[in-house]
Parts: sequence; C-alpha cells; structure tokens
Amino acid sequence: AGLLKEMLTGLGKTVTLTTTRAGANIALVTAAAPNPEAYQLNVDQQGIRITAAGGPGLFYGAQTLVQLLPARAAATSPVNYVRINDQPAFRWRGAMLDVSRHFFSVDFVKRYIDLLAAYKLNTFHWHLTDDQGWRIEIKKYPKLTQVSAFRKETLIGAQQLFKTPAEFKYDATPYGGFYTQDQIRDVVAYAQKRYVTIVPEIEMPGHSVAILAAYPELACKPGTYETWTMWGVNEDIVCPTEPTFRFFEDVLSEVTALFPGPYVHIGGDEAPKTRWKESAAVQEIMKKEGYTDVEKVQGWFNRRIEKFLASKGKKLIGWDEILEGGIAPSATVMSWRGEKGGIEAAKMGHDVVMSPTTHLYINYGQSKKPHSPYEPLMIGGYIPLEVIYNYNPLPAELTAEQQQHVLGPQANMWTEYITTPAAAEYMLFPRLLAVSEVAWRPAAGKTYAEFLPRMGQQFARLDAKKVYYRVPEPLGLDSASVV
Ligand code: NAG
Repeated sequence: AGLLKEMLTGLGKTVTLTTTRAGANIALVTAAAPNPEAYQLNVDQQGIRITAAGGPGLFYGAQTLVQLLPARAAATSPVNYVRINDQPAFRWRGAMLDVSRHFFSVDFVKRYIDLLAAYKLNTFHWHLTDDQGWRIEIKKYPKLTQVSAFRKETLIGAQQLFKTPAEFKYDATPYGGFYTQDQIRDVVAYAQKRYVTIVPEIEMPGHSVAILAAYPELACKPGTYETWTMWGVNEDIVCPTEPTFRFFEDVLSEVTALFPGPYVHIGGDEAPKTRWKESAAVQEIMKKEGYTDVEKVQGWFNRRIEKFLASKGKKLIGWDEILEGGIAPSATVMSWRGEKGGIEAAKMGHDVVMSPTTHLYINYGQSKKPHSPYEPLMIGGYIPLEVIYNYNPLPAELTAEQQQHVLGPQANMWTEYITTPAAAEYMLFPRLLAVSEVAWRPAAGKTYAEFLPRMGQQFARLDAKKVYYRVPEPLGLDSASVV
C-alpha cells in the first residue's frame, strides 16, 4: 500500500488508500489464488479494487493501475471502468546488469530495479565480478576491494575494430568501485519491496584475473597479475585447488548471507583451460578422478561448489558452459550461446533460463550501423526491437513437459562500452518494454504491429521519469539503409 501511494504521488495524485473496501477509493484485497503473481483489477462504480493472493499480485495490479492513469496525472484523473484478470506467462522475468566492466552507483542500480519492476520483471541478475573488477565487499578478503576492485586504466574505443593489441590505446586513468555490504543490504531491501529477487553472480573459474591480482596464490602458476584493462577472454584463471575452494567457500558464505534469494550464479562461461593443462595439480586431480579430458575438471569443480551452496540452502545457476564436463545434478542453466544449451538441459530435466545472444543481449546494437555517430560503441551484432519482441522462450522442439523446465527469459546487459547511466538506459529502452511482453505474455496472439502504438504511449512515462531512451526508426524503415 505504501509503495502504491508513493507511485501515485509521483504522478501527482492524492489518494486515500486502505486495505479494506470501506471508505477507500482504492482497495487492496487478498484472496487465495494459485499463482501469487496473478491479480484482478476492477474499476467500477464502487471504486478501484485490486485482488491477489498477496504482495506480488497486488504489486503487479498496482503497476497496471498506474498504467491506466496519465503519465502526469492532474488533481483528478478519471480511470475507465475495467475488469482485468492477469498473470505472467513465466516465473523468471529477468534482466542482468554487468557492474564489473563499468561500475554503476547504488542509486543507478536501484533505478534499474525500479524500471524492471515497473514493467513487471521480477529477477535482477547482478554480475558482480569479472576480470575487469571485483565489486562486492568480502570481509574475509579485504584485498578484493582494495586491489581487485580497481584497474589502472581502460582501453579506449571498440576493441573489435582493431586488428592487434599493438593498436590498442589506453586512457591512463585508474578506474574502479565496489559496494559495501551495507549498500548491498540496502539494495536487497529495496528490491524486496518491489518483489524483485536478486541473483548475485560470482564468476568462477573463468573471468577471474581480478582475484589473482590480489591473491596470486590462487593461480596455477605463481606470478604477478593485474585487474584487466581490455575486454575478452583471459587465459589467467583460478586453479581448481584446495586454496581456491576455501576462497570461494568463504566468499559464498558471505554472499549467501547477504542475498535472501534462492539462487547464486557461479558464471562458468569462457574458462580456457590453457593454465589448467600446464598444471601438475590439475594433472593430479585428473589422474585421481580418472579424467582424460581437462574440461571434466570444471564439471568436478562445479559439483563441489553446488554441494557447498546446497549446504547454505541455495541453488546453483550458471552459463551454459556448465553443461560441459558433467553438469551438477540440480543446476539451473542460463542459455546464452543461442538456445542449444537450454534445450539440451531441459531435455535432461534441468531448469533453464533463456538469454540467447541472438535475441536478448541488449548490449548488442539497436541500429544497423552500430558504430555510427548515432549510437554508442557496442559489442556484437544487431538486434532489432522486432526480433526481441518476437522472441518465444519456449523452443518448439521441446515437449510440453520439457517446456515446464523453461523458467523464463532474461535480457543481459554487458557493459564493456556502456559507461554511463544514460548509455545504459538508452540500451535498455525501449527494449525493456519488448522484453516485458516476452516475459509476461504468452507468445500466441502477440504481434509487433499491435505492440508499437502501446510502446509509443510509454515514451511520455519514460519522459516523466527522465529516462534516456532510443526512439526507434519508423516502421518500414528499420531494415532500409538508415543509420
Ligand atoms: C560474452 C561473455 C561476456 C561478455 C559478452 C559481451 C557471456 C556469458 N560471456 O562473450 O563476458 O561481456 O559476451 O556480449 O555473455
């Protein structure tokens, strides 16, 4: 109720709100329902009534009510009589933000969560660690925030436009940042109030050179390491040895105490085995376990981490590489290299989240010419809004029973070239509006042409919130030779 009042006051509306009908112009009513996220919204001669099983449903009903009001309401704004019966198509409606490649303030992270919640997403995947910076305070390992959270400089320009590292130029400016545990708790509480579950990601065993910068003893080969200043896949990764397990178990003990959600994301993507192949310690593990393929060692590593997470009451989720080398028995797979991994995992009976680069990588270009003066620098290909809108997270080749394992879709925002809040909002909007419908509405019966006018109506709302967004090309020109 408090939050609805806040949202309506934000629109310029004074409301009387109670949780019973009597004397209220908006009533929030709870009544048993199978789906806690489902709601009914009734506007009739008796007033406005939102009915749901509890908090989440009432919250989504309130969001719909806000959508029925003008973007900037007058002192009295009429609401049309409606009767809405609504519920989401998917349980997992996610968006990821990478805060390692570029750091985003607590205020911006809250705004990101707010924007997701306004469009009925319920999962915020917080990519907290990577080669270019470790972003979460861990009390037992102070050097993670003293050393790993910072890099000495950053590559200038889009790396993929240069042929060799010899051509790279750097900005000679130290860069970094991290969240204290108090800040994390504050963000968690903020998200909880909006029924957004946070999935923290602690990358292992790849994308981990920032850890080695502070704790080189966790490498297979002793040496000096630096938090990375360029992008891509780094061969220097942690060694799967006892000190590394101790490190991650300690880190995960603190992480699981901070985040109340059921999942911890362990990354798992892009872990080259160059250093592992050269390591006597890894050879020994292989001999002991009877492995001939070094990839198996990552599966072995994950299964041990999975057991540890289970002891903390948490479920493991990882990028689809966790399928290689023997997947941990109850792991959930986040399919990013297309849908292949997700399909394979669902067939094996694992839960999956669909976030394929082909449709849901919102750091990819919005324009045909991503390196034009009209667009920020960006990684990867071109994903037009229409392609995002028409994405169906349920692959046709899965049986109805296997499709039950598809928890839902997730949009990912990697931030190599997304350096400011404005740039992040620009990449997010209007795409988040399309993602929201992919996640909330069943695929049948949706059309892009019918979406477009409704999308247009959101621009006034985004303006009211001072959100920076991209105005898409007029319909029909998108595929022509426009920049
Ligand atoms: C992938 C990497 C990621 C990178 C992104 C850029 C995953 C799971 N891994 O290569 O670190 O930022 O592409 O689009 O996406």
